[in-house]
Amino acid sequence: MHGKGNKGRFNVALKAVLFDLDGVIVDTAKYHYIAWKGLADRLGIFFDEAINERLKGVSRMASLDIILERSEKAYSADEKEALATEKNDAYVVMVKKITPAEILPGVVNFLQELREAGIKSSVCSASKSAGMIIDLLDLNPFFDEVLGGSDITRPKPDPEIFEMARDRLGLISSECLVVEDAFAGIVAAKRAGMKALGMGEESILTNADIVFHDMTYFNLHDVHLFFDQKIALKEESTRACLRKPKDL
Ligand code: B16
Ligand code: MG
Repeated sequence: MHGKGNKGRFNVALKAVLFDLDGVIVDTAKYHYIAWKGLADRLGIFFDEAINERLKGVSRMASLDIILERSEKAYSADEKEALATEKNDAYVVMVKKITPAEILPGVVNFLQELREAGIKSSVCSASKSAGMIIDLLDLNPFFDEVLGGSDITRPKPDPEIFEMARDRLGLISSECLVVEDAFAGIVAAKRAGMKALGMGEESILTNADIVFHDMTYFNLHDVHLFFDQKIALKEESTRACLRKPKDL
């Protein structure tokens, strides 16, 4: 068994799921990449998909700082602000065309299950465009709260956004489950005292309590098993089992 034991802990019911946006509900990373690549090319700075991986879940200005690591020129705060605006303008042109067809597999089914079970849900994204994207995806009816980069002062890995969602929902941390695709997001969830379910690669999300590749076979029954610690966390056979479709 490789689980994190629950000795000395009593089980609290799952009352809310706090969702990251990019990489969990929709893949906006591809649009971020195109927009950052355009800016980097214009500035003559090397930028590729591997560097782009480091930008996932990271705030806009922190992303710019990562790109400028390879710049020979130093930029003032005002210049950096203008560069971030230039990138965002290009990003917003693309993201305004997003449709519900781009919602990642399994997301709507899971959100419906949460609604039917009376479990609350919130978006907790670093993106200042989170509200617009949720509107364009027609997902507003599924969320009690939609929090984005404009709502907070301290980006992930600071726990502020998850704590804000928890407080607005009137809950305590142990009643909340975070679903995140970024290492920094899992750190934030843990600092908020919440269980964290990783979406992506286990080799990257080493700090998550459990990792799913995607939400294709995701369902509330399995999430309850995990949340209530009725299955061992981080046990290969159990995860493999959870990934199989129910009807196989
Ligand atoms: P914006 P998430 C994050 O979204 C993206 O993963 C990250 O690449 C981006 O820099 C950040 O939002 C800020 O986005 O420039 O639109 O404010 O994963 O936290 O939903
Ligand atoms: Mg993300």
